[in-house]
Amino acid sequence: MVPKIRIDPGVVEARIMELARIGACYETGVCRTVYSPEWVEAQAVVERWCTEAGFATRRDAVGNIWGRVEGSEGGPAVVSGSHIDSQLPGGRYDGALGIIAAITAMEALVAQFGPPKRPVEALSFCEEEGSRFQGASFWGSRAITGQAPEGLADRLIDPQGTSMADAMRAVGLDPARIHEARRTDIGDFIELHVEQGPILEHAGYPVGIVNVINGARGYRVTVVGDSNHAGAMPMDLRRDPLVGAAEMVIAVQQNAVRLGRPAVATVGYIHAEPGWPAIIPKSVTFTINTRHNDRDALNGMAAAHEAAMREIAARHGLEVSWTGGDGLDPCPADPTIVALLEQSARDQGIAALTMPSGALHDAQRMAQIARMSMVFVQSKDGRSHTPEEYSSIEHCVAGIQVLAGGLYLLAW
Ligand code: HGY
Ligand code: MN
Ligand code: MN
Repeated sequence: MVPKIRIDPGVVEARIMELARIGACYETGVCRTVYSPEWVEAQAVVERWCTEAGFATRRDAVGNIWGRVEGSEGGPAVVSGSHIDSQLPGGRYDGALGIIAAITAMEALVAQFGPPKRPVEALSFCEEEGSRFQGASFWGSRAITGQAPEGLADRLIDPQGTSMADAMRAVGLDPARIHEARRTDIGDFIELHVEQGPILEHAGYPVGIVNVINGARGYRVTVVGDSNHAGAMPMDLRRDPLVGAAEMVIAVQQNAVRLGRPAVATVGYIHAEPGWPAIIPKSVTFTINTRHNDRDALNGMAAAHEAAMREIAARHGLEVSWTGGDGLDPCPADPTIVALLEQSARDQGIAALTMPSGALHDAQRMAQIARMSMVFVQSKDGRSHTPEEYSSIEHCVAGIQVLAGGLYLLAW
């Protein structure tokens, strides 16, 4: 039986606002990319919270912050946390709430029940969003799980031309030591996160418990045609790559619509060259981000995107090519951890819906080295990756109680 765990809403709100001020942008947004001055300041705040809570606090080789409470019986650690970086712009909750939740839950558990039997750690991942270095998503959890190979930090370049390796040096980290961030002694990992979608709000639940995380496939597509005069070239003689790309965008969208939930497909970026009103473009580049929580369905949808792009290009006499087509596979949560979180919610009288995660998370990397699940907090209007992102303090506290109950069952 999980006793009701007392979480102070005032502390949760104060912490959300303290982090929200660091890198604040667009009124209620947050712009905080990895290894930026805002990132340094935010990780310092997390470090201070952990130290003030009495946790043994350290920064690892890639800048993840860890706050640890030793367990009287030892054993593999129980870890909870999320990422400190944001989209550009992101909201106040994506990532940040999971760090605040872990620290606040651990503090409450120690205050209410004394030291744990197993070691418990709060974790602030240095990077998840890929918002500064394209291709760097999950940098923190990749390093922890041994998937940040030597030399990668030199190859990742931000839009200003700075390499990940130089950005690390600028904040006092040595890229030659990335491998030291690897952990092999973590038993369980639970990430609390805002849902970022409308499912909980529509179903009337404050909290969700994640049983599977979507997999994704990403593409960068280039369509090439003939650049020419927008007035002198008759329509029937054109090879216009933007018209082909437009048809491809619709085809990709329709592939996901046809499959139905939880299939999704997004073209979030498109660029025409040279990109002037009186010039038929020479080439168009766009991205596809497509997701599903079933591997066969995901691969089938990706194959359908590829077939549609080939067919449309051939019909318009265009050339099409792409890079990518890969990404993380769907990741089931550990049934034992899901059951513990369900018990935590039940025992504390909190209504929780067991559900899949549409967004990707560090948790799916951590699942490669630990038993994993996640706690979701209802997102208002399902908004996320925007400054409008919002979750009520009441719902945040309910989520933290469910997380704390899960940690209690695992470690106390
Ligand atoms: O895109 C994602 O799902 C993650 O939030 N970056
Ligand atoms: Mn995000
Ligand atoms: Mn996130």
